[in-house]
Amino acid sequence: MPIARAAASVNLEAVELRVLHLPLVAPFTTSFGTETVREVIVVRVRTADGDGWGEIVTQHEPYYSSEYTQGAWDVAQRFLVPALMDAGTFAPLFPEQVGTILEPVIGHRMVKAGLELAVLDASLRTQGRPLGEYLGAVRDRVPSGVSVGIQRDPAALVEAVQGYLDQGYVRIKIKIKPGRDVADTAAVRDAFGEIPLQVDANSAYTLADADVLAALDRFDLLLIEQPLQEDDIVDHAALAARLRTPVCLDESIVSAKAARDALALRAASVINIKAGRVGGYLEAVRIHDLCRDAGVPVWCGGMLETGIGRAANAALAALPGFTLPGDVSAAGRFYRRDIVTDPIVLDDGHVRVPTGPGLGIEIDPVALDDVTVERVELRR
Ligand code: SMG
Ligand code: MG
Repeated sequence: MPIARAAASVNLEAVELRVLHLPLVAPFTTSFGTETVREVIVVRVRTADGDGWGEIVTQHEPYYSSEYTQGAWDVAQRFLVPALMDAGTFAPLFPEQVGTILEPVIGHRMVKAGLELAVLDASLRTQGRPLGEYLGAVRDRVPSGVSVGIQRDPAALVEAVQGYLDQGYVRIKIKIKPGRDVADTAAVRDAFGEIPLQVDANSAYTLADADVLAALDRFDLLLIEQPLQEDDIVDHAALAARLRTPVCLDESIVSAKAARDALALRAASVINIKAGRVGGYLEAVRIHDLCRDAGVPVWCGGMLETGIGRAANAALAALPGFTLPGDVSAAGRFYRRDIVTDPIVLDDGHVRVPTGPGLGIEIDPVALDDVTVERVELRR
């Protein structure tokens, strides 16, 4: 269903950007490295009618994506925020226009997504309208999966997974890389039987590794996520034809166009939707819509979001085409202390879709200040 225009335009007065450093409860290891502190940018738009919040989900290094914090910090201040300010000077600014206004800047989708979300939040708050309702949510809670990083050895992985199952997570995703794939997956299968299980390679393989990846077929995984590189669409199609395990794309799907192409080429039969990676929640809904029309299941990915992005992800994951559990876990999976007053918790394996206006969250100003390492305010 197409999104109806949000009735409320906003009158942009200023944009505040902050770099945050949030310590993780435990190191998070993927095929491209280990994170112990999450570096992220938070956006606050100040409007005549109140504030709106967004999150720019870059990491401190460009290993998941070409985007990274200091690049985002620069492009936001020099190009993207000024473009929004200019547009808002001559006419009222509608959230649905943000994508078009920012389009002349190539790429930098995570920054665009964070800015659009902040404008959307400000707009919806003035209308008293929840983001979920606006996006087309059909559920009031969503099943919660958890992404488990690579551990010291398979035994440690089994122990970590046990802890998450005890908490009630309904689906386990484990990170894999060459040399830490078949044995790790086998250990989890052997220990826990037929739990919903999937793996994520974060582009660590090439088509030459097809035999190893085919060895995962015997584990009846829900899917294998992003085995090959971001631009390996044709190779993903060749791999998908060889595997019984469904191939899911994450990094490769940077837009609705990319999703359409990947599906046309049969490079994926499942898509991970992350609003940051695709340039915003509105583009995320467009990908949801096209996958739904094509009968392709989607699920909501995660970027270790703070309470801001986590609330938005819960809203997105409540759309009808999100038929697989997402990486929308409780805030406590990553953070001892979130920057919102009411962090998302796990309840019977689910997280609740916020019902308050906009994102439905309130920022904890003390917690936010405590983790802020850089701050700038841009005024018209
Ligand atoms: O937010 O639960 C989360 C993290 C989920 O594994 C996750 N994200 O490739 O899907 C992915 C990764 C990207 C971030 S890796 C640092
Ligand atoms: Mg992934």
